[in-house]
This record gives sequence, C-alpha cells and structure tokens, in this order.
Amino acid sequence: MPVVQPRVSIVIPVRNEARNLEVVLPRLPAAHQVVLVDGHSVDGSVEVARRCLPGIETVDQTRMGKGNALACGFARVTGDIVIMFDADGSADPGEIPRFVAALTDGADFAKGSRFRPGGGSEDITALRRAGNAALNMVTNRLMRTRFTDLCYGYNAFWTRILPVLDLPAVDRPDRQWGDGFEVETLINCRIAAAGLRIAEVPSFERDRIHGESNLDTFRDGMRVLRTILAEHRRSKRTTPAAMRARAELEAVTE
Ligand SMILES: Nc1nc2c(ncn2[C@@H]2O[C@H](COP(=O)(O)OP(=O)(O)OP(=O)(O)O)[C@@H](O)[C@H]2O)c(=O)[nH]1
Ligand SMILES: [Mg+2]
Repeated sequence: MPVVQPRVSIVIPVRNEARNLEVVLPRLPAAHQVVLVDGHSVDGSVEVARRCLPGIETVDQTRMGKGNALACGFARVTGDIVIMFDADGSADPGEIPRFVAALTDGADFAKGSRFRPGGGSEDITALRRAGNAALNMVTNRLMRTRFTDLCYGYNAFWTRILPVLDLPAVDRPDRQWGDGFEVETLINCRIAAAGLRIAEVPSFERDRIHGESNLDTFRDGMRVLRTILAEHRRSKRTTPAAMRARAELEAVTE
C-alpha cells in the first residue's frame, strides 16, 4: 500500500557542529521528526540545536563514529521516510523534496550523487574525488551496481527497509564494523545485494561552513575498500539474518 503523504524523519549525526547547526537547522523544511545524534560533542551542539529547533529530538550515540551515530538515530525513527543529513552545511535542505519524490516515485533507496548532471561539489578534494571514483568502480564491478558516487552521505530510504541494512546493534559496548565512515558503503552494498530499487538523485555538496572534517582520507578509504570486499563476500551467502530481513520486508510490502 503506497504512502500518499509520507512522514519524513531527518536524522542528523553531529560531532561538534554548534556553529553550523545555527545556520542549518532554521533552514530545514517542516518534518515529522528531526533526530540529532550527538557524538560526544564538547561545543554545546545539543544546547544550540534545542534553542534553534525546539521540537528537535536529541539522542546520545552509544559508541564512536558516524556509522554508530546513524544506527542510533535510525532506531529512533517514527516516520515513513528517513533522510540522512549532515550537519556541517554541506547538505542543502532544499533538496529534501527531491529525495522524497524519488522514493514516492517507486525507489526503495534514494541515493544522492554529486556526479550526476545537476549535482556537484565545492567540498571534495582532488584526492578524495579520485579515491571515491576508484572505490566506486570496484563496487560496481563486484556488486553489479551502477553507482556514480559511492561515498556520499546525503541519502534517503523508506523506514521499512531498515531490517535489510542490518546495522550493528546499538547496545553492544565494543566497537563494531560499520560504526565508522564505512557505513554509507555498507548501506549501499546491502541495499544492492537485497535487489532493492535504487534511484540516484543529483545533489550539490556545499563547503562545510565552520570547523574541520572528521574524515581521514586514507584510513577511511581503506575501511571503505575492506567494506566493499566484505560485503561482496556477504552477498554470496544468504545469512539467516538476511533471510529474516527479506522475509520481513516482503511481509510489510505485500
Ligand atoms: N554523532 C557523530 N557524528 C559524526 C561523527 N563523525 C562525523 N559526524 C557527523 O557526520 C557528518 C559528516 O561528517 P564530516 O566530518 O563532515 O565528514 P564528511 O562530510 O564525510 O567529510 P567532508 O566532506 O570532509 O566534510 C557531520 O554532521 C559530522 O558532525 C561521529 O563520530 N559521531
Ligand atoms: Mg562534511
């Protein structure tokens, strides 16, 4: 049964983004829910967010890393659609309707792409662009996908597909694979392996407004490569968890 007017939940991982939140939060369109997942910020990010957007829900992440932050945020979602939204000013809130439209038009996963006509970036360095292109190519070869922008954090999906992502449990105390910046690749690969419908949405990435990136090009690039190889192996075997996830998904989409 298609949802005619889907409720949109915006999930924002935040690690010391107080000055950016002041600019970004007032620009968000009205949404069913905005969830800020705090990553041990020491600059008053949570207080600033509550002041700028009184209805915002805030949650502390349980471990370290952007992947764990997203998993904690997804666990709080009550809407029909999840928007993954960075707090640093790179993601344009004006593009949210485009992501929602891709989903209501039939996609399960709307993947932002800086490299589709109409997209772009003023934030990506030449080195990261080259690394992303290489990792993108490896993924497309192994997973038989046609991604144009593997390592991009602005994406959206129907909440009902969450079981397919099978992200690490949020209540485990020890660090899990998928807790770091590899999370976007992990999600892309699992969606593809499950045979879900992916639509790419042209997206323009702006420069981070204040502060510095949390990403380490080489370390995180290697984590992404390991993730692609691991997800390729995973896609070859159907684990009980994956079977359960697919069965659940079929049950809700029937
Ligand atoms: N909660 C939480 N948020 C994080 C963590 N690492 C990054 N983030 C947030 O995730 C978003 C993206 O992080 P960035 O550091 O901008 O990384 P990026 O956008 O991949 O890389 P750049 O293009 O260099 O900015 C921002 O809103 C960060 O505050 C973390 O460990 N925990
Ligand atoms: Mg950024």
